[in-house]
Amino acid sequence: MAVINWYPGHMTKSIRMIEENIRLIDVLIYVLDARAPKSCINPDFARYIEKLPVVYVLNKSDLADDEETLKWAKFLSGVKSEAVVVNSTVSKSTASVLSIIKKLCGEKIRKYALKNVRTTIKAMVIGVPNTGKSTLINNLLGKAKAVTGNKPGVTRGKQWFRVGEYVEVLDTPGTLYPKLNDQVSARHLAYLGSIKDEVVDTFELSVQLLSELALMKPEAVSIRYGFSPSDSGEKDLEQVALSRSFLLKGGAPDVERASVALLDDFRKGRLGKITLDKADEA
Ligand SMILES: Nc1nc2c(ncn2[C@@H]2O[C@H](COP(=O)(O)OP(=O)(O)OP(=O)(O)O)[C@@H](O)[C@H]2O)c(=O)[nH]1
Ligand SMILES: [Mg+2]
Repeated sequence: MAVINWYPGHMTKSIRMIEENIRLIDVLIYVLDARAPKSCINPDFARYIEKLPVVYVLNKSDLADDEETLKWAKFLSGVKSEAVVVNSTVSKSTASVLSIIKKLCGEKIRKYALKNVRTTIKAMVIGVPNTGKSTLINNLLGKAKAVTGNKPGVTRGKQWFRVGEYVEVLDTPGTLYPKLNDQVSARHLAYLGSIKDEVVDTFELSVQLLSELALMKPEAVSIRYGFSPSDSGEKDLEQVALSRSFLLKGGAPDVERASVALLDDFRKGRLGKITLDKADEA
């Protein structure tokens, strides 16, 4: 399959903005898509993780396998980090993020409290595109102030929000990294909609997704489309087209249309709760 890569100019700019603001930051809110946490980890952010406490948000947990999500939460929690399982589309479901921030930044809060000075904890939300960073901020705010959207690259520029008594949060645009060396992760990001559909071959991507589902969770395919997946993703995509009655003029299966429908089904959870990256393999 063709190499997947997406690093437009606005991401270079966003990384520069993150770099310029990082010295102000007390804690990172690292938003990962619970369906593929490993693929959402940007190696370029390793240098920030080393220095700052991190709240890992396993977001979109409503679309991921619950057992796997718990394993990931355990894996990502450590001395300076803690993971929370969240569905940002359900109101008030992100309160745990604030309590963990308070815990991780407890020392600073206590230090200022001793001097009777009210401090502000500054948090920065980071993550690959479309993981729900702005939706999470709106959830923390209790109102829709940050712009969100069902495609990657919605947030541009920087925006600070005051959430709670003494926490300020900086929303940042989703960023990838110049070279997606791990093409398995690149594919997973593309399935999730973190890579712009226009820069990937949707047909090839769907064939790959069907091949992965055949190994990982064949029942997801059989329940939705009524056939058992084979060892050929291409043949399976034809089956998807037939099951949806997507036919070309001569009666041949319209695989292009089927590939768009398949990706949409996966992204919206119509194939069930599926986790692509396994915690045991991390
Ligand atoms: N099912 C589900 N959908 C979510 C969740 N959080 C966000 N979304 C949806 O995911 C899409 C992307 O959300 P955004 O908040 O715009 O994502 P973002 O990370 O800010 O995206 P960029 O600014 O493009 O990097 C929107 O359609 C949201 O409604 C969640 O927990 N569950
Ligand atoms: Mg955003």
